Amino acid sequence: FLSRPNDLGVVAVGFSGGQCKQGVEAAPMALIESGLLDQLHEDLGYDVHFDNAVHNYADIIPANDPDHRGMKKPRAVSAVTEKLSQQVYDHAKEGKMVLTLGGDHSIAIGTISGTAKAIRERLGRELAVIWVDAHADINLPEDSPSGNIHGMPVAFLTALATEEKKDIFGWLSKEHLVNVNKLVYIGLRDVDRGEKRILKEHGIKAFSMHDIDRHGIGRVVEMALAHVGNDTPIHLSFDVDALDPQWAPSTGTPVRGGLTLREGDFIAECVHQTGNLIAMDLVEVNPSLEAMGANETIRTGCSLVRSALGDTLL
Ligand code: 5AB
Ligand code: MN
Ligand code: MN
Ligand code: MN
Repeated sequence: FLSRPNDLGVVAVGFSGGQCKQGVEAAPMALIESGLLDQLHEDLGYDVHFDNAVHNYADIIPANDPDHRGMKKPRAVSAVTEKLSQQVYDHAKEGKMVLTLGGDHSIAIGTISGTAKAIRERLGRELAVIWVDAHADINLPEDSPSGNIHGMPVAFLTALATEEKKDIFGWLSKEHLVNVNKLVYIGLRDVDRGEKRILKEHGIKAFSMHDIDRHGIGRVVEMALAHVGNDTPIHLSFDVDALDPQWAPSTGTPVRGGLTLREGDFIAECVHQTGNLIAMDLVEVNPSLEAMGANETIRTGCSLVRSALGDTLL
């Protein structure tokens, strides 16, 4: 699906407004300073197209942003994701692979809407999304226990949540959206009551940690990819909190009982091996949230990205 498979567009998103903890905006710089983009170029052979900027979108974030339908900072998240959608679209429409470094997971409203639109225009195809996360991030605004939009991106991307107001995600249109039957989760273990109802009602494919314990990661990834189908472009949205806090302690909403580093890398490697990956997000790394330093989590993030982009295969 990539007309320029060696070209990698990178977008660094220093945005934390989809949740309440400072620090996640520093992740892109921390990942890049640890050498991630150099490795992608030198070890994996990508031509890296990067504007050498960590975007904070300060110029488009409105000063006045009261809660709406319980959502916190709705206009800020909407403005940032609308702009990001265009940035990702610009890379993807040229047939490049796109890597987005977040930022909190609200930014997936921008990245996935951008690739979904580009893939429709370039190939006339629907996008599949593999969402690797401890959480389902599919809360409707009214059902969210926190009001944090990083727990809602999938609801907006599938139009389960909609909003008329142009400046609060009303810019999302049909070409940006993803079909619920093209969505698959891996790693879930902290799903809110309203989210469980939505997953059940819409028959959304989800592999929890329980499923991984039961079948093993190999079989689970096989089933997830079978659901996607072997001829469908894939956007991999990877929340680092899918991993156990042992491997990714520096994240805003850690949940014990998660994936090992190898299980996370294995998922990414298998997605790479399909040859159908067109974009990846790495989100929710928060370098300021670990007294012992965030090195472990940054190393983990780098490893996941390298695996998805083709490292470690003999
Ligand atoms: B993350 C929670 N479901 O909605 C909510 O880290 C947590 O992007 C959301 O997966 C976690 O606030 C969002 C309780
Ligand atoms: Mn999460
Ligand atoms: Mn998430
Ligand atoms: Mn989180």
